[in-house]
Amino acid sequence: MTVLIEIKVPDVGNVAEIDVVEVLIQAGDVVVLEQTLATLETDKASMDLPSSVTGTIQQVYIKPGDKVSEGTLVATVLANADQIIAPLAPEPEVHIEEPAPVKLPETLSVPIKSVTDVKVIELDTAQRKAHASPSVRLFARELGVDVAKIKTGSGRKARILKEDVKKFVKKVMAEGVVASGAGIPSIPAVDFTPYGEIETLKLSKIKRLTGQNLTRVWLNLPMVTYHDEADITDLEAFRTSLNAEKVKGDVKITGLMFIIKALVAAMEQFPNFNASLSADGESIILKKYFNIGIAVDTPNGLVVPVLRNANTKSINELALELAEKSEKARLGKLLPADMQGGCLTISSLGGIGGMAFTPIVNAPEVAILGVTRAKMQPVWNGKEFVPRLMLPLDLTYDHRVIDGAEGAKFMAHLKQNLSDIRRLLL
Ligand code: CAO
Repeated sequence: MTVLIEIKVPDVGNVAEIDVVEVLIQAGDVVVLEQTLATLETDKASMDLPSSVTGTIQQVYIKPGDKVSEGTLVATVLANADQIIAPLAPEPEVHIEEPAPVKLPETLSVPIKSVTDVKVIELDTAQRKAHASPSVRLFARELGVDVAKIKTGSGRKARILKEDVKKFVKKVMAEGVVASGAGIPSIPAVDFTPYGEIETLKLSKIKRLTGQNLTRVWLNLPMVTYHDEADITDLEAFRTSLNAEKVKGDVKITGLMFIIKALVAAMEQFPNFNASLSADGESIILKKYFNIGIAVDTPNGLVVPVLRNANTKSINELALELAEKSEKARLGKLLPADMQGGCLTISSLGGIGGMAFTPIVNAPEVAILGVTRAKMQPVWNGKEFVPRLMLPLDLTYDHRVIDGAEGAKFMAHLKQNLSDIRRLLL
């Protein structure tokens, strides 16, 4: 037999005005015994109001912001007669009050001997006061969220609601990389307006994503950058003569194409550079293909198109492909597939200038080659100083995969091939 049950606010200890903070049901909802119907709050505590029956909500009589007291009708529920038991008392929430601040005497009578005498005690988040109902706490626990980490809620008196838990999870997911930074404190927000006029511009999506990725890599990889110079005097003479043969409309050959070729040759010789570390850090995955990523500067930020199978392509083919892909990149027309599957990245600032820099590895790759501007320099040949065109190279590698000596040998091989590109035929 079906009966209509009235659920009322039970005795909560002679409190006249109880605030309704949250109502979690609506007409038509099926509720089960002990399911939280609403969250109530007095000056002293907050509590979840549980259902005393299993059934279907017929009508809800309260809304957030209402003031209720013992006996106020909360909802009517259609239930089977055999389901009915005595009304359940609300589940009270225990508030953990923040400890009173410790007042320091204005003058310390005991001199501090050294910095090591000072002990900073960080309150465990669980000890801090979190203003949330048991149902919200349960919801947060199910998602693995510590409610104490949600600083303020959007409910009355900054109470934490389910929506706040959801927002917190979304924020943590969005900032995943930064939040996983081994508890590194974030940079505090600063109001710059007292110092002068400011303008706030939104970062482009590429910049935001690149920033997250770079932060993740910076925090996860122990990186070393090794600097050296390659003598590209002969290479440059050859390159200039090649370009002189080009007719209008042909794609120009820049030094970068030879760097790609020399890099691939060095990767063939040192397979650890054409590898990735497995996610558990237990194995090295060696790649038998040679896809080179090229960092391209665009108005919206840095993107890295990938030249696939660079080992099988000629200098002219590479030049044509890079011209096409960098143009697409600058127009924002690269597809995700154009930027996937890279083995090692080159970041060339040579067209702009520079002497050296420390590029960040494009993980899961294990190394990146930075290039800055070649410069004519006096080089001692054993008898005299001769003018040579020297190309600065910066090799950053993941030290978990590549040892220092291996990095230096890789660079030596690369330099040798760039100094005498006939070696690339061997
Ligand atoms: N030394 C001296 N001159 C160099 C040079 C070097 N290392 N590298 C390039 N040049 C010269 C080129 O020969 C060319 O000269 P001409 O105009 O006289 O022919 C000029 O500089 C411009 O070259 P380029 O930059 O157009 O061509 P590229 O093949 O060297 O590079 C690309 C292509 C796409 C890599 C480059 O345009 C680019 O976007 N670079 C920026 C990458 C970047 O932002 N990296 C930073 C990542 S970390 O934040």
